[in-house]
Amino acid sequence: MHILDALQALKNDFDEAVGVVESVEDLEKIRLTFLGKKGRLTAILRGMGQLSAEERPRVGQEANVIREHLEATLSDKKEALSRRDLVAKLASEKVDVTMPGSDAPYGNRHPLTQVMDDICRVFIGLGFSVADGPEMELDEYNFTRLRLPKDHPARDTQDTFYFDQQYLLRTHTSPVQIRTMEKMKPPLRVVVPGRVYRPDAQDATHSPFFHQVEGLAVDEGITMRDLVGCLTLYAKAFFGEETEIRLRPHHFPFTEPSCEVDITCTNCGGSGDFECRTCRGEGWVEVLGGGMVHPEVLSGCGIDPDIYSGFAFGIGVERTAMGRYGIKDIRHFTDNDLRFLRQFR
Ligand code: 2U9
Repeated sequence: MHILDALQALKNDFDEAVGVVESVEDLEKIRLTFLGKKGRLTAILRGMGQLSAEERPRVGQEANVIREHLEATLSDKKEALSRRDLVAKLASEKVDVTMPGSDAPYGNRHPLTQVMDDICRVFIGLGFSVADGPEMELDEYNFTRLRLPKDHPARDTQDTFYFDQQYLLRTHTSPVQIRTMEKMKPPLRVVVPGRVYRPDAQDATHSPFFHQVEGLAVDEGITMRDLVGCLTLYAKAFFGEETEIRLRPHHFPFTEPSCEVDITCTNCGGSGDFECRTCRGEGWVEVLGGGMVHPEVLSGCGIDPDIYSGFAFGIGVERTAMGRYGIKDIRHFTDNDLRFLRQFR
């Protein structure tokens, strides 16, 4: 076959192949087949040597025209295929931003967390800070510094979890106030929410661990009047504006005088209705304890009781939550039953 016929046949074959190519990868194979170093055009042009001197320039020119046609066609086709691929890719990755999001189900704080937060919030509003401390505590801070001597019944193993002679699981959050008074000088006001541990068999109203919020205010000239004022504000904020409090004399080693504090019954409003299942006709419900910090507790922390005085109180969180929500069994708080927990959204 004459070289010109071979070139024409190559061009026809090329145009036919490019006319049906479907991908950039297949187009590259066509390029290699026709224009590669081992391609058909190279093979044909090897025959240029056999041509006569007057034929060679014309055939060479024709060969260049065909080479330019192949290169231009390949370039246009590659551009078209690449654009088609891009359009397809963008279409496949299109996100309809107007579609509603997939709803992540909302959780909610545990009811005890909500009650602890609500209690703390009242005192934070009165200028108290929140303090934290270790649950694994020294008996020095949990007992001795609170005037609970070595032979005090609260230290018995049936009332305390011990790790060893020195370390235990704190039975109240009071050690944190001791640690606070060691670090800060008066005036100070702290509330201490947290978990405490006592080896009580678990039943509807007892648990080997529970939660407290204790409070402490130390300054010059603090009196029981300040304690009554703060606790009245707390009771009204937490249980309702019409709530009143009353103090009954009590004894705690770490406070003198000490008191237990009742509020007017949230169910019967203190009417003393004998049918009332919350206060059994008493009209009052005990909610917390408190008193003036014992001077020896202050001096044990390097605070001069002749200059400073302070009040302290302790609130049981489970007891408060059970009263607020009418929960009869403390074990609901730890059963992890979503049917119970979801009621507190
Ligand atoms: C320091 C000094 C005094 C904390 C106090 C109570 C009274 C009290 C109970 C309430 C319910 C424990 O959770 S409960 O069972 N607590 O009645 N707590 S005074 O007095 C302190 C604390 C720290 C340095």
